[in-house]
Amino acid sequence: MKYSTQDFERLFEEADLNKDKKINYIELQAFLKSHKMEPNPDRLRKYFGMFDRDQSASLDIKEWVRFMEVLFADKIL
Ligand SMILES: [Ca+2]
Repeated sequence: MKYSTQDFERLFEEADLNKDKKINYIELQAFLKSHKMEPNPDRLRKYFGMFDRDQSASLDIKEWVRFMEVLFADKIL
């Protein structure tokens, strides 16, 4: 299945449980779980840190889209 940036934006809305326009680590974990992905927590932490470029402890929409692109393209998790 091929995803577009628009799809990732839609998934962002879905993942953003508290609607603060950012995805925190807890929301990311819950999102992946609901999509039947249960990555190793150490790896997930590492990637979360890598994509959280401004070290805000959450992913904004741009960071999220990049994360999703890599996640689905390379199956990093
Ligand atoms: Ca959020």
